[in-house]
Amino acid sequence: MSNYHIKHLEEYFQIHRKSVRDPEGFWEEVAEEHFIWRKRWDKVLSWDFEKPEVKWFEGAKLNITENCIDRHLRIRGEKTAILFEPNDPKEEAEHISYQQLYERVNQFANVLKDQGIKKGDRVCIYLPMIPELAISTLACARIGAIHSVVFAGFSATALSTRINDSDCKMVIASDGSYRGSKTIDLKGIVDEALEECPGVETVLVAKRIHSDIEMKEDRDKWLQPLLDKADTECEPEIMDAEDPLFILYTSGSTGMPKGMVHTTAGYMVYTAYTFKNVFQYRENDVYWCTADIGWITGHSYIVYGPLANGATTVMFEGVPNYPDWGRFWEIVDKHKVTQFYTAPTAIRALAKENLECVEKHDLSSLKVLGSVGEPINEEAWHWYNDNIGKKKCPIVDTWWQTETGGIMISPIPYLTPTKPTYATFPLPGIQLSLMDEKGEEITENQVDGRLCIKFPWPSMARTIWGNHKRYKETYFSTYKNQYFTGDGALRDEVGYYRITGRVDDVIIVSGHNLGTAPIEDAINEHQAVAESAIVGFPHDIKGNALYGYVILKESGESRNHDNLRKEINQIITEHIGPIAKLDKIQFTSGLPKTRSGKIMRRILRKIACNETDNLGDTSTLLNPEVVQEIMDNVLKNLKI
Ligand code: 7RM
Repeated sequence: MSNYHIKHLEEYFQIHRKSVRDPEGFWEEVAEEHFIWRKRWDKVLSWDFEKPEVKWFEGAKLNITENCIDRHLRIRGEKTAILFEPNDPKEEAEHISYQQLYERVNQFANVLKDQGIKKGDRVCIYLPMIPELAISTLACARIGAIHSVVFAGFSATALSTRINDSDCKMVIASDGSYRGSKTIDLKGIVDEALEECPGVETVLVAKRIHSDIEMKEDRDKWLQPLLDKADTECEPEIMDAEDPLFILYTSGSTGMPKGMVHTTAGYMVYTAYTFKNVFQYRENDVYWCTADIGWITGHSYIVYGPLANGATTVMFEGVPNYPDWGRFWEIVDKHKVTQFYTAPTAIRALAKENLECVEKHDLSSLKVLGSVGEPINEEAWHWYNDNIGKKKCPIVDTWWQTETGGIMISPIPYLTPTKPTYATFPLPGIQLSLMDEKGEEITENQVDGRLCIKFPWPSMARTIWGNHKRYKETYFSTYKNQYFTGDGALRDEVGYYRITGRVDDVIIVSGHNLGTAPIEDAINEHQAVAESAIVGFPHDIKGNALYGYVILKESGESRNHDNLRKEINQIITEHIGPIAKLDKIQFTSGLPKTRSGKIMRRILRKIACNETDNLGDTSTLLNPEVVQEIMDNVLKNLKI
């Protein structure tokens, strides 16, 4: 029995039991089977959730790109590694073979070195979904530089905050990007961000839209001429198992985004293993994940996991509705995609459109459908199952986080019977627990609780960049000796898990995690605003949308409310990005607070969700008259 590729449900149970009984033996076997190690590990695992400190495969030496690229050259040199589908369907798709990927990554790595980037340096990558994005992350990994990819939909302020937090020396960007029928001036955003980033020495600029941009002397360099001159061989830097591979920022419920640090060996082993099993990937499959590489889903399941398995991974630059709502299905048909992985928010948007958009295309190549990012509601699940999978493709509802590095809970296609809205069982090696309000583990089924993980797994984030204390407080202090996910979950009678959503102040809008605090901070910068509070409310397509309660300063009270609403959304766009704009804004004279001064978001949430019949326990509420005012305003059907 090989651990690496699970083929029967009974085998899943056996393997899971084995992975709990002997986690080290289990992961050691996986690690031995499939990778190139320059030196074997001395110890599989050491851990302490109190400190917290976790190390996997200590003493091992490797380079992840050697495993994702070089290892495949002999047998898969001509095979397509990355299949790039451009925004414009009239532009030809690009098939980048493993051999070509090898050369392009090495050239890029040599350019980084020539520009003074060394092992351990941080490089910020701010690129649209073009091949250079995948290639530059791999080039960093090739030379041991730590990449920090920032999603190219983030604003200049969000970008500069992230660049400064991890002290990036270099930014890799493009002149601009295509997004459906629009173009976006990315370089302009970078220029604005860099006014606040004295540590950045070099900006490498890829040409994508051929716009006329300003190049700052000494700082900005066109990428292509440098690549053209660079050698196609670059010896991989030999890394320690626990050397950082990348930093990726995720929103917290308060304060600064958290720079989650992922390390090399454990991340590689876990993403490779889970990719293989969750998607039942076979040689010659064409796998497509629609996420952006700016998110963890793209890191783990567009780049590292698929390439570690020698897979063909599709990279799509565009959007689901350009030139029309049939684009996804056109691409599936055109490239004969076998595994398709997307987010519920996309499924809901697609389901709203005419079915003709789907039926025009031949989807018979599909074998497995995936969902990730937020709970998938029953209606969306059935639409996906009926119309895309034609009831023949298992849906893998995969639960995981930026912090977990890889998929934690998911059915294994063709083995685990699926159940709509349930992510089902933990993957091998994953030991979950549900905790009650008192901090005790719940052992029975058919209950809900807070989802925790009680044993380390190889791809867990090791720290928050520059702030280990916050790492400890956020994940390891709520429950003793448990990693706390921040999510609530329900366990059914057979042990299937259903994720019920965040239990903190993170709201998932169209699959993007948004902390309420940074949005409130942005709004509060408006000169007419005194205070604000953001909550989520259910939205047909986005899953959740944002509802803002805003208290105006006296000076703002006489101003036109519609104009204020526009200005507030403008400020949010500048500080965070358009994804964080508010759908509704209600002006109010106060916010419901507890006696200790905390905003009672629970009440605001109920009002936003139109669930005012029962506001729950209001005994600690200091100012009930404010709640009455807010509800009266809603009732008066004020335009909000
Ligand atoms: C992969 C990713 C993490 C948060 C997580 C959950 C929510 C993700 C599911 C889900 C229900 C799912 N990383 N979440 N997947 N909720 N079912 N299958 O999304 O760091 O960006 O977000 O997303 O709340 O804690 S993330």
